[in-house]
This record gives sequence, structure tokens and C-alpha cells, in this order.
Amino acid sequence: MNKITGQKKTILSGMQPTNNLTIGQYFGALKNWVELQHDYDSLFCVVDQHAITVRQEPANLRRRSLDVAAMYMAAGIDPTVSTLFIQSHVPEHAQLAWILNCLASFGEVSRMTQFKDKSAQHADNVTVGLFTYPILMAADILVYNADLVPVGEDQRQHLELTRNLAERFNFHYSPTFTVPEPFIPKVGSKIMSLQEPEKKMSKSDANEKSTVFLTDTDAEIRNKIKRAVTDSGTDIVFDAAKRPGVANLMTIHHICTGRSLAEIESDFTGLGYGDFKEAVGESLVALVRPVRERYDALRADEDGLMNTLRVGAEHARERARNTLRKVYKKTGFVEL
Ligand code: AQP
Repeated sequence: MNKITGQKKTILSGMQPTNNLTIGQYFGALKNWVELQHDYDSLFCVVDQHAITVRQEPANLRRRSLDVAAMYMAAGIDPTVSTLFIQSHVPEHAQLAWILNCLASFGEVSRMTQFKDKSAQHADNVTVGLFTYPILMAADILVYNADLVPVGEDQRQHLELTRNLAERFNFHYSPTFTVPEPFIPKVGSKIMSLQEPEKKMSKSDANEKSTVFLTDTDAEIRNKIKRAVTDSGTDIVFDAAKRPGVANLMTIHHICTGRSLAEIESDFTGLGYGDFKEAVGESLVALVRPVRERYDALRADEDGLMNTLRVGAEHARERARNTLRKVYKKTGFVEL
């Protein structure tokens, strides 16, 4: 029970429509959303306003926002159970973000490691939006008084900032926001690139061989796994520090099959990387194929998708408006 609202606990999460979703997003976040949605009051959004922190082609952004919403449903998000919407349809997120911007210190936001990484990646276009993006993320979460935020490991630091901002507002004004907790899965919270296994798998990676997209065909998946970088060893042993490539493939196989890492080690004793990669490829194909097939059907019905998003946005707005009204009042803005 949430102490402030007195209701079922709330979860909120979102993904950026910067490209098709990968198995990283699926294992690190989406799969958990699907499992949690029945036990929590759940809101899932497509964070298109986050996506424009780096340059986007407008037609691609529009199309990908719908692609991502359809993929949420294909993975198992049920819009009759969860609230599914696009971030820019609920302007209260950006409105709350401004108030939080005025509470956050430059120093604490400067410490965000994702900003350091992304500003190096996009050195020709380091926008103020990229810098303050974690504040908008804090607003996404706090505007619904979310208790729990299911995310991958890379978002832990942003969640900590969100907690600090919630506590600061509650302290300076009066208790208003729920201080959210991260929900980070024990396995799958960081799926690594297939080509550079010391780096996380990322949907914007210029090298498509690094990434398995949920829209990839069976042949593409098998091929990418076959070409995944491993090491000069031969045995299948889990050692994330010394053999990150093999460890990553073992993690993927573990999530797809439910076999423990120890069972996988013993299943492949005496066999080489070739046999192992073939098995990983097949287990991944079996997991991705039904998701991709559902996605193709859902994405083909754009009117149906738009209706779902309209209903979701109306529901989300009503809730966000309530929080923002309280925040404006406590901040000292004149009510009309
Ligand atoms: N490789 C990953 N392993 C586990 N979890 C991951 N997540 C992302 N990549 C992995 C989790 O998925 C959620 C949505 O992330 P996002 O798409 O909003 O943004 P991101 O983390 O910036 O993902 P990318 O792929 O790196 O996107 P681009 O290339 O657009 O920047 C988050 O909960 C994240 O933890």
C-alpha cells in the first residue's frame, strides 16, 4: 500500500523511441513490466521527449514512437490492465520537470555518468536537454507518485537523483511525492554488446551486429549470435570479468531457457563455442519469434494502436494533472 495515496502500489517506466527495441530492453526492463503489471497499478510510456535529447529525424521519431508502443503490447503489456501512453501526450511531465530543474543543483546533475557517455558519443551536439534529461525522467516518475521503477542497471544513478529530488521537495514544502525505489532484475539487468562485450547492448549502436532487435528475423538472430565476439578459450564457463562475451551469451541462454548458469556449464562440457552459439541462437529465436509475430499484427492496425494510446493518455493526464495542481499550489503559483 502506498502511504500517500492509500492505494495499490504504482510502477512507472518508459523507453526511448530512438530505434527498434533490443533484447537488452526486453530482458532488462520490458519482461519485468509484463510480470509486474498484474500486481501493481502500472503506467508505461514511450518517452519521445527523451529521444529528442539527441537529434532525431521527425518522420522516424513519429513512426518509432508507434513501433515502440506496439512492441510493448507484443511483449505482453495489456493496455486494459496497464496505462500505456506516449510521454508528449501528457504535458504535465515537462511542466513538473521545470519545477524540479529549479530544485536540482548543477553539481549533482553533472555527476550523471550517462550524460558523460552520451555527450562523448554526440560531441557535435551536446544539448542542454541531454544534460537535464534525468530531471525530466524524475518528473515522469514523480508526477504519478510511482513507488517502484523497473529499469536496467544503467538507470540506477538517475533513480537516485529522482529520490533526492522527491525528498528535497517534500522537505522544502511538505510531503507530496512518494520516494520511489528502483526495481533492477538480478539477471539481465545489463545485456552486453555482441561485438564489444565490455559495453552494454544499445539500440543506437552503429554496428548492427552488436545488437539483437526484437524485430530481427530468425536468420538474422542466428547469424548475429554465431558472429558474437567471445575469446580464445574453448570451454563454456561463466566469468563476467575475464570472459565477458561468453558470460553474456550464457546470460541470454539462461533467460531464454530457464537453465541455471551451472546447468549450462555442465550441458556444454566437452563441447565447443560452435555448439554453444548454435544453442543460444535457437533459444533466442524461440523467444523472439512469437514477440515479433504479435508485433507485426499489432503494428499493422494503426487505428487500433492510436485508440489505445488515446485512452492511455487521457487516464495518465487525469492523474498527472492532480499531482501538478498540488505542486503548483505548494510552490506558490497563483491559482486561477
Ligand atoms: N543492454 C541493456 N541491458 C539491460 N537493460 C537495458 N536497458 C537498455 N539497454 C539495456 C533498459 O531498458 C530501458 C529502456 O531504455 P531506453 O531505451 O529508454 O534507453 P537506454 O537505456 O539509453 O537504451 P539504449 O539502447 O542505450 O538506447 P539509446 O541507444 O537510444 O541510448 C531502461 O530501463 C534501461 O535500463
